[in-house]
Amino acid sequence: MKITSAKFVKSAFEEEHWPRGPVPEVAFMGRSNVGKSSLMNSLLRVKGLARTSSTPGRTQSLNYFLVNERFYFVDLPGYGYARVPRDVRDSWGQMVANYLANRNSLVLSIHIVDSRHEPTTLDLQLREWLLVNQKPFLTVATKSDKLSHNELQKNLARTRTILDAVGSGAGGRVVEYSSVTGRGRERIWHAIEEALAASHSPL
Ligand SMILES: Nc1nc2c(ncn2[C@@H]2O[C@H](COP(=O)(O)OP(=O)(O)OP(=O)(O)O)[C@@H](O)[C@H]2O)c(=O)[nH]1
Ligand SMILES: [Mg+2]
Repeated sequence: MKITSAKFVKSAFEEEHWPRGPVPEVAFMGRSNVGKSSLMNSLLRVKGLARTSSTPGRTQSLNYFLVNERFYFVDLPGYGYARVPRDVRDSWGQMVANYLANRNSLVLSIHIVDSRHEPTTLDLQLREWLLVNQKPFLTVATKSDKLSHNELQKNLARTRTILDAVGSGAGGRVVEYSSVTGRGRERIWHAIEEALAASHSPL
């Protein structure tokens, strides 16, 4: 996809702040520090649009970016950062569960996992919510540049096995990615374009 514009629109801390209107959205979710913001920046080929941080667990809002005046990228708060207080963790669960259950304009969820590590319990929980809500989703195993070819293939197979044990629904695929090299970029854009086309958006 040719990116003609990408801009930050708002941070939504509550449901009342979710944008109104028919604009379809693609949401990025995964544990703290997994590389959500980097993936968004890398897909859009802009540095620093979605803030990348070395302070995990800070963002507790849904951050909306309007792309090509046509669809939103939504950066969801990361989960699983141990030093986050319990009430913040609980509110993460409520916010994301509510978003997945009620956001009708959500056309694709991109669940990001770390290609180096086994999916966590919270990764499995998120996958379960995606399946229960019948949300189309794609799993992206990022930071693939940190592994050798053989290690990556081995880890991807392990990740697929663990995730498939939860269920695969319409979102069984695991795509490898690197925000450093951009490897996997075309496959992710292809999935996003398909989801936008399937949404029959009037825009
Ligand atoms: N080598 C490598 N590093 C990456 C990649 N993606 C992200 N990183 C690094 O991982 C760290 C976290 O990346 P972010 O994009 O901020 O992660 P995030 O999921 O948005 O983090 P939070 O918003 O804090 O939950 C940063 O230091 C990035 O530079 C990748 O594909 N390869
Ligand atoms: Mg981030």
